[in-house]
Amino acid sequence: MPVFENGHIVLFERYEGNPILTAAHWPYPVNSVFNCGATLLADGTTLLLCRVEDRSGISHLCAARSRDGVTGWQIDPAPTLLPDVHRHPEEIWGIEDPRLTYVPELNKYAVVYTSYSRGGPGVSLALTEDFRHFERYGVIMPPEDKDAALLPRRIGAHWALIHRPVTTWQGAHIWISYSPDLRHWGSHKLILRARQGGWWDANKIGLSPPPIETPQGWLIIYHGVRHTASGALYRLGLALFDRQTPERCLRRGKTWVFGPEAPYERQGDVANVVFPCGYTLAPDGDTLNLYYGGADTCIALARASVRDLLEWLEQNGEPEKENFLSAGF
Ligand code: BMA
Repeated sequence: MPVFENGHIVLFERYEGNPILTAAHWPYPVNSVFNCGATLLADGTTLLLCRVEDRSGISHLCAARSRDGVTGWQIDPAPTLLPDVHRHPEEIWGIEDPRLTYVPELNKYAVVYTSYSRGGPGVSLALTEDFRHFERYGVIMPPEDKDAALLPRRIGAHWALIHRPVTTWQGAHIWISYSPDLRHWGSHKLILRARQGGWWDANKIGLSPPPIETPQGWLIIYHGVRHTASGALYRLGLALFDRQTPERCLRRGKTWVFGPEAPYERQGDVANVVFPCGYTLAPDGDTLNLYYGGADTCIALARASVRDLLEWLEQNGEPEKENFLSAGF
């Protein structure tokens, strides 16, 4: 059952031993470890694919594995996936913020990450079976685009990717695109808009971890950014999308459900940021382990009940007023 604190419902509970991973845990010199993708391997091991920034300022990805998803992390002794600038010049300024999706049809994990190119951040894809060997597909969405994840199965005949292109138009919004082969993408549609003015998610929004499939639909945890006089505030909100037609938003929460409060979220290289890129589901099928970057410096864990999140959306969410299906964008 959800807990009440200071007059609001607490849907996510921070792990008392946070942060769970910091630069101090790393087997080689780094500046910071944050924004990690997450998945459960076949044997139940939790794998986090962490964004690691070295002291050049460039990021790479490194895997950390744990039996219980909380303690005893075995960190790869060297970077797991480095920018490959020779074959992929779009990775010149690093690779960041991976989202992991296990794809049963391929029996592989899709790693969708930000490639930081001279033209700005774009979306890149790699497939892997073991997080040791990677098959790179290169850029699948050109700059400026990021915060992308693949749905685990085809919708009809097509793969679906949720992502966040940026235009000079007001706000940065969430889109969906489809592909027959993971290489060629089209049928682009805007599915969730940044709100305007004083809203907590007025200035930018983006998908946080990959969508969570539930009988009620695809549950999405997204980050909303508000620019303030003392910098940006990154908080999390909830939305639910139709299971068969994931471009259809069924409900969207009005308020944020998780935001920077703890010292490791308030202070760091970038203050006031909670930034999850991954989750795992506990064997009970309900407990969500959300892994998130704190202040672009460390990795922390918060837990929630999927049932509670859906119930909260049912009570506090609203259907989106504009019909993006017919309006296009
Ligand atoms: C976003 C991304 C994240 C980062 C966040 C806060 O645009 O670059 O990697 O955590 O900003 O700095």
